[in-house]
Amino acid sequence: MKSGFIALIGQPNVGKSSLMNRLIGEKISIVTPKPQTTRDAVRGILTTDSYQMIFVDTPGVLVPKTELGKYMSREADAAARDVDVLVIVLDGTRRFSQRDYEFIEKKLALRLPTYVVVNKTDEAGFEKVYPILSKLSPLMEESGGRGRIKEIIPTSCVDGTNIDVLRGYLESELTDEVMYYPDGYLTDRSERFVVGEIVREKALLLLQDEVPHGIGIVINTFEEKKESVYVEADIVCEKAGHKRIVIGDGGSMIKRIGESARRGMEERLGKRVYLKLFVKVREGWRNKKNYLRDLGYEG
Ligand SMILES: Nc1nc2c(ncn2[C@@H]2O[C@H](COP(=O)(O)OP(=O)(O)OP(=O)(O)O)[C@@H](O)[C@H]2O)c(=O)[nH]1
Ligand SMILES: [Mg+2]
Repeated sequence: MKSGFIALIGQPNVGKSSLMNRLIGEKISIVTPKPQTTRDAVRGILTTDSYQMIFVDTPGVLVPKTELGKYMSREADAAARDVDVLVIVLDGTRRFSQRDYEFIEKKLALRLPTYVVVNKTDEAGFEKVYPILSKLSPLMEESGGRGRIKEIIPTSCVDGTNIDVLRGYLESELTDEVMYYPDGYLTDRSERFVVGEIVREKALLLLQDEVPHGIGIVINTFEEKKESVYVEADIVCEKAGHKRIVIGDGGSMIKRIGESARRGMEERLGKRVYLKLFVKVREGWRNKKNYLRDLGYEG
């Protein structure tokens, strides 16, 4: 039995969370078309007869503009430090930038086994992926004391291209001989955290512009019974105007978020869910330490 920790890192929206879900074959992390969906490092665990892979999904890296952004950036950095393998994810539909190059160089200096994934090949096609591969090729060689990329793998989380190939490479990097988690564990995160993420995912999907980015979730009640779960949650927004939008005309928006989140929770927990949502305002919470702590963004 071999095991190891594998961090998935890269820019926002490239498909890190989608990739983790696809590698494990279960929906662990939330995924939306909006950048900066993931805010915390989340472990996803894949256990088979011969190995245990512990993936660490991380927030997309950006220059932080708020205290929340700083927290996300620390989460991403810390996650990439304490692992055995790095998977740097790029978006194949986007042009490869100097910033991408520098980011990879910096990570190669850590001298961990490092793989680069060029994701979204289904949408990008060969003509967009090929120039990225050629720009990456100098990084396949060691230079200036830094390590080198071990392999570059074009993938698609939509049609599954090369997911098995990537998993195979990662298996070859596992060296620990411990089971870190018992069989059947899919994540290190509590069900409370998971249901909060599901509410946030639906809010991100249904709300527009800057409103969804200013949303945080507090789970006030999580009561599990034999066949059902009762959840009470606050949707916290950062302005009174946002609260009106989250509630919607005659409560139409909050109702949609609630129904969609309840279905998502039932799927995930395999139980009937009763969900009650409240909307609160915490003025400018993304820049206030005490509010951030209340919302679980601490450390
Ligand atoms: N066409 C296509 N879309 C993809 C693929 N992988 C992910 N996506 C889409 O890209 C968007 C972002 O995916 P995420 O998995 O949330 O990306 P992320 O890197 O975790 O983003 P952050 O958490 O914001 O850093 C979503 O709309 C996904 O459905 C892919 O292989 N092909
Ligand atoms: Mg993500």
